[in-house]
Amino acid sequence: METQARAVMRCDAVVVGAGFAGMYALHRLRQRGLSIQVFEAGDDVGGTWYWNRYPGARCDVESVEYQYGFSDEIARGWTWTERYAAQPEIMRYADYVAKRLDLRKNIKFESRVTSAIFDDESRRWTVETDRGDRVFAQFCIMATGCLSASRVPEIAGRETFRGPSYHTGAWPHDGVDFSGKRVAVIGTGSSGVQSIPVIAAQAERLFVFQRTPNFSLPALNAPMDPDFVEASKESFAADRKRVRATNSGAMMAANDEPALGVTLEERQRNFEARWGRGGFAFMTSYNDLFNNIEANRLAADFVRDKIRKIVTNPQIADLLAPTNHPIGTKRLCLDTNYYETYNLPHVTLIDITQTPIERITPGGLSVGGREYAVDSIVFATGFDAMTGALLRIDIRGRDGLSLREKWTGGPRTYLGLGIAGFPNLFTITGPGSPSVLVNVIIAIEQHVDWIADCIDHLRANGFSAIEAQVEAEDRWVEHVNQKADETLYPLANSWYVGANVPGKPRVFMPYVGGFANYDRICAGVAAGGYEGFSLA
Ligand code: NA7
Repeated sequence: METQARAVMRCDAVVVGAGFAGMYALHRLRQRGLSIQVFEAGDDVGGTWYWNRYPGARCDVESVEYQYGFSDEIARGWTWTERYAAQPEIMRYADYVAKRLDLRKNIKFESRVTSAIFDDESRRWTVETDRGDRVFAQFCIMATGCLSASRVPEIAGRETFRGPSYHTGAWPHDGVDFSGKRVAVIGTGSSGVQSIPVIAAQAERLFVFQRTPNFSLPALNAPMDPDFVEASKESFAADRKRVRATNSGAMMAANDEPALGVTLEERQRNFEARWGRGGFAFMTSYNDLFNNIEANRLAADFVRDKIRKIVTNPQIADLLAPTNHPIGTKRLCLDTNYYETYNLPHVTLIDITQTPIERITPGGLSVGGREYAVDSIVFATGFDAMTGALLRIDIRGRDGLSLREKWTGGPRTYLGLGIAGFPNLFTITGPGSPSVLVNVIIAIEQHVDWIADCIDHLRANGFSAIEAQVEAEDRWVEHVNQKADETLYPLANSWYVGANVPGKPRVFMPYVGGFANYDRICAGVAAGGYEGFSLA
């Protein structure tokens, strides 16, 4: 990329990223009178939705919930068309919000932040981009997203492939036509599960390379009934208030009884009813599915039975039915016709659990001594989640301490908001916060509001810097681990623990203790004069 003339700026805060977190941070802080500069690598707002344009990309939180809640006016001014919004509709929503709030004037696009360096003397951050920008700011706010550092695995021979290859998280903006093509999809997480049925509908031949089968539930996506949409606008403010007081951060009421406390028939009826509703409702059938292995097995058996009923070839059904992790401990997928796709004669599932892809050749992929000839390869291989986007930036705090060095053994934060050694640097939905385990927009709003109040407090009381204390950070890291250990989550090799990235330290990154509990803790910290932080 050509480097433009170096522009030097001063502002109160730099926000890195213009996804939903960066957009709201810009709005909220600007409203509080701060001068803000946002940098965004893409050429528009939308963050992860800007990049993830793969066929079938769709939100797995219901659209009436997956929207900002800070302004009833904004919510009322937007009308969702489907139960689960597809990527283009979410981009239109992001554009609508950006226009309503006139956000773009403070965002510099196509500018990737390369470094953020703290100066001990001036107590300011110097933030630089690959376009030659250089900004001095009191605060540095990392709105870099949890799933924004896409990852193509090191597979021998990758560069020798003759045809085009794509990563789902960096999809071409003008789309890809797979008509008449032989296509390989590597990966069966959410992106694979969503894109495989759509690619299969186009391609002449589709080979799916599966390392780990994932549990997927039917989305039962459908156009929204206009009366329902209007009614949901009426109740939106009250609904959002109620949801923010729950630990799940979701509207769907959880059934507060244990799976093992009811009869087999009753359980089957309840599972069936929730499966039939579509979406994640199934996982709130009982209150012990995430912490009792036996209860979890009952739910997993139900889903495995469903897979075996849908997929006509029993050997393929067996390969698709996950047995190596409790249901829900790897991010669950929501699908439209995923399992049905394997009944199509031109779709082949290749199990690479025992025999990984040996190499990519000019004409395809070779596995177990067999060559699969393909014209295109789709890497649905996920992200360096939660820490990747932060660590790709050279971030240096007090005394030159680099974040990469500090996090060699895994991420350490206080509340997922602040990091000891990095004054005035805030992470939005950072490791150690509920982030990806709840509706991320609710998590974003809670974080940004907390940060805005914190900055107000600093200014009102004549402080110039805030920094997490090491002891508070240690206690928080221990608490996050302890909460995770009370659940079944650590039993899975998921991206929640970094297991998908070779060499990444195994640490359970999101906070599993519940949104409302977390919100209360953060509010308590603020009310106590920012306990656990040092104010200078
Ligand atoms: P995920 O959920 O991380 O899925 C990535 C998939 O790619 C998963 O099946 C991986 O298998 C597979 N993978 C990764 N590396 C390889 C290699 N080297 N060989 C074969 N297969 C591989 O990413 P997604 O993009 O699908 O979804 C990310 C989130 O976005 C999702 O959770 C939602 O929150 C939205 P593995 O399971 O690691 O064995």
